[in-house]
This record gives sequence, C-alpha cells and structure tokens, in this order.
Amino acid sequence: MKFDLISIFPEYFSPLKLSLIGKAQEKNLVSIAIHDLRDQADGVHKSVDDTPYGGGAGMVMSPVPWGEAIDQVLLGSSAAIHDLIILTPAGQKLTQSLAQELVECEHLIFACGRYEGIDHRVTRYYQTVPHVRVREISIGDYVLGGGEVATLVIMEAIIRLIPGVVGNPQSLVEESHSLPEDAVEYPNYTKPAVWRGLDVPEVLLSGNHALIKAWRNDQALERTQKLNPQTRG
Ligand code: 6GU
Repeated sequence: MKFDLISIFPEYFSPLKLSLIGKAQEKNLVSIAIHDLRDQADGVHKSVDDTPYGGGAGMVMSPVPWGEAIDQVLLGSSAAIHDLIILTPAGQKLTQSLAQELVECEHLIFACGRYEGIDHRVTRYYQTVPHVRVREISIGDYVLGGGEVATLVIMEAIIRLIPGVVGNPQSLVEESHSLPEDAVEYPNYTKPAVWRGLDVPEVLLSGNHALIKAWRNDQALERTQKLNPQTRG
C-alpha cells in the first residue's frame, strides 16, 4: 500500500517512523513518501495562500501549487486507482468502517490544507480525472490548524488493519466481532492482582471463559450506554 503525503510542514510526519507504522514500513507492508507543497510554489516568498474571493477572514490555499504537487504524485504512480484524500473539517467523518474501506485502497494521497483550507476547485478538478477518487475526510467535530494531525490519525487507523502489521491478529478479530454491535471495548486488567488496594474483578481470575465473555459483554454495553445514552447500546 502506497501513501503520498503533501503538506507545507513535512516535519509533522516524523512520528511515522515510530511504533506500528515504522515497523510496517520496515516490513515493506506500506511505503510512505512525504512531499513539501512549497517545492511547487513560485516567487521569492514561495507563497501558497491568498485572500478569499468574496471576502472574509483568513487565507485560502492556492489551487496552483496543489495541482502541480498532485499531478507529480499521480505521474509517479503505477496504481490503477488513486484515492485523493482532502483533509477538511467539512468532510465525511472518519469511522472504523471508513478505515476498513480505505485499507482496501492501493494508493492514497493525503492533501493537508492549512489556513481556511484549499481552493475548492482542487476537489472539483480531480473529481473529473479518470482513475482518481476524491474523498473529503474529517476526523471529528472540532477545528484543527491543518490536516497533518488528521492524516496521522487516519493513517494509524488504516495501517493497523493491514494483515501482518498488528502482532496478534486475534486482537483485530476481537474488536470487530466478539463485542456487541457498535460497542466500545470492555475494561482490561493485567498483573499485579492487587494494585494500590484495588482488586482485579474476580470473574477474570475464575478461568470460566463463558462467564468472562458474558461479563465483558455486559461491561462493554454499560460503557457504551454511558457514552451515548441517546443512540447507542
Ligand atoms: Cl481533516 N482538518 C482540520 N483542519 N480540522 C479538522 C479536521 C481536518 N478534522 C477535524 N477537524
């Protein structure tokens, strides 16, 4: 799976060398290339933004360097389909099912906007390009300074689903099947059996797997209910 990340702050992506994603790259399960948008900007100031048509606060990213950067990435790829992800708080909300859909993609391009976002013609133009699917994605209902952190979040959600990335594949199976529909995880415990006067729930020490499973289901439902009493559980 190939990832191309485009940003004016390529250093934001240094955590990708760590942990799960770092290992996934070492194992050649994913390949990640980072591109500096400013390499496509002209002039002494290498400006990538301008004032919004129609007025209003803030700056908008120019479609010109974005077009150059995205075209260059597309030209350098032999993938059959390219998924161009444009990070915006106005996008489709990231969910586990969206992560499961994205892990099937061959080539993901992340366009990380800053300021008030990218000129909307970038979305409209690439919607007309054959073999490119444009997806505007958000990671939640709050506003970030740019798409870089959102990209890290989405990549971590996707990459851990690639077979061979997570050490014990059973942990992926458990989170997707053994819990009630849409429930959050049950609480976990490990040694020592007593810590600062707090015991581990007795059922977990019983060795009775049916009882443990039932207890975990109850706990997951209770937590889910507390999180969102209107719509879940
Ligand atoms: Cl993808 N970008 C920005 N700037 N803010 C966000 C977001 C993305 N998702 C949630 N908030």
